[in-house]
Amino acid sequence: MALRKILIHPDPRLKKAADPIASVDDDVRRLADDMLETMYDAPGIGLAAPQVAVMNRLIVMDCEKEEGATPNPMVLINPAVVWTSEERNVYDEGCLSIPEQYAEVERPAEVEVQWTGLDGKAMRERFDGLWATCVQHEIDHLNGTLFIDYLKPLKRQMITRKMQKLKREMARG
Ligand code: K1U
Ligand code: ZN
Repeated sequence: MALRKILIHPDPRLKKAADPIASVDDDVRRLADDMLETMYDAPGIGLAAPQVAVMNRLIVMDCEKEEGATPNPMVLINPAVVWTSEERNVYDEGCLSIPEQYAEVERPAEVEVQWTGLDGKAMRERFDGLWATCVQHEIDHLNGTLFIDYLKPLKRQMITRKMQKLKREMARG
């Protein structure tokens, strides 16, 4: 297992749609392992492959964030939302590609998602609470959408400028 570098916004790869995964092979299993390690190390509750510069449709999540909770890592290959609730939920979202910036985003409170598991089997599950917010945030990443795209243009611009400054400082070392 290895830590992968997380891309920071703005980066053109975070604005592009990712490609479906044709078959679950050793490369896909290694990517999933590396992404889980990278997510726990960050720390975060989710991560999408484009955030580590891999333009394939794979996400990982573990929303059991209470201290002492049993870990519940999930790997979703080619995930797709197949049902959304009428009820909506607002959550103060963050993003590992937009460090230390948070904003309220409204999304369906419950979603049903279909995906392929690491064993190649078709899966379907309903998510609620933080899991529902997280799976929608991660699937958005696969479509080149960031949580700041839901904000008013002025707020989005302010966050983007902060990230440009952060990247300049990081490049200077
Ligand atoms: O996709 C990502 O950038 C990861 C992101 C997922 C996410 C957070 C909040 C709402 C929706 C999706 C994060 O994990 S940001 C970090 C974070 O939320 C967190 C970190 C440590 C403990 C608990 C939460
Ligand atoms: Zn994110």
